[in-house]
Amino acid sequence: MKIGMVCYPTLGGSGVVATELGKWLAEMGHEVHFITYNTPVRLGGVRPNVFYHEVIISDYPLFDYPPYELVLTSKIVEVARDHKLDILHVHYAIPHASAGLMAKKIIAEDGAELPLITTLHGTDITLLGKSPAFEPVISFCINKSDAVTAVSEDLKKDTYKLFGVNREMDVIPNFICPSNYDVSPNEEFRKQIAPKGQPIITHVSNFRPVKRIIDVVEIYALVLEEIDARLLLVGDGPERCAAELRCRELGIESKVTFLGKVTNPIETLKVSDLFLLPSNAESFGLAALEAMASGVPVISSNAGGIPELNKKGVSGFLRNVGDVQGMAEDAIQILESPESLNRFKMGAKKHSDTFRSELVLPKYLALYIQVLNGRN
Ligand code: GMT
Repeated sequence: MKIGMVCYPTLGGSGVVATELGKWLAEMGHEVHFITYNTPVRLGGVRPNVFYHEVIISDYPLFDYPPYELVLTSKIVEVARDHKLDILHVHYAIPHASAGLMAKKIIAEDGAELPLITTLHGTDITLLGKSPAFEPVISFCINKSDAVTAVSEDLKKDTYKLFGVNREMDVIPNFICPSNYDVSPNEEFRKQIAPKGQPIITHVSNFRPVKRIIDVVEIYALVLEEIDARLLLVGDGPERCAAELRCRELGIESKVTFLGKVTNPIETLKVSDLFLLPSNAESFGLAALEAMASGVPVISSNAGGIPELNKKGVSGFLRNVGDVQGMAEDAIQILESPESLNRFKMGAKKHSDTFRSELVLPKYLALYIQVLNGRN
């Protein structure tokens, strides 16, 4: 099968999911064409059956806003025609679903078919998509795609609630590729973060308000009153300065490392003992699944799709959004003895097995085949 894969090439979970899915399909012998504006960060080196087509937007003085969606649409059409794509799979509705739909219509003029699969990832529905600026287009694209998937039951439910959608949707959860976790922890790095072997509490995100970074800092400060732990913050974004300021106000800045963006967060998770994800909203929480697969228990909110992933008392604990005190108590309970920490580490690792790529990814392939066989 020849598959066009449209995604954001950045560190965000939707790009990671698209990239790992594309790599797996290529290993299965399918030809995968990534279409986006930069090489997807998780693509790694050259591999058989994988191709990348860059969407290049030229600067033109008339444009205050470069028309990325149009250029992307033309690139999809070009790749579909040149490589005879069988199917197009777009990740993140805005603007990929509408670009995909327009490309499909253009290809139809050639007398060819380009079935369109749209995967919804979260903020394309729960934050941006529902705003009047996007809603009519997103509703239309969801209704007109040949198949639509959501990464959690909760996201599917929200999509029905927020949009005028009455079509069938499949839930295919996010996944982990076990081989990505076959790496030994970097002991030198661990020592740099926690010189006396203190437990390391980690958070990985794009530091947007939805992630509640200040809660992360405050949970850690409460834990620190009981346990000499260290905080490792991975990523960057709009809330970073506020988080740095809060650390200084609390006088804990020497115990907190702001690492910035890294291309492979698994290396940071491998040296971690506990992961914090107190988000306001999270359709799935791929970062938490990556933590679990690294053997790191998760303290999270119970927002969105997180309860479909984090199992209370097994892989970690969940509390209401904003319950900083409760999350700190749960963190202390996990970290307070080596026995408890080991039990949760094993529980997290074992539970992450439910989301192994070999169990999840065939569902995408089965969906492609159904669509090609004429399912609407
Ligand atoms: O948070 C974002 O807007 C980024 C977005 C992305 O593209 O990575 O994250 C969403 O998709 C991830 C992959 O499916 C999910 O694991 C995240 O939970 C989801 N983020 C939110 O719902 C806030």
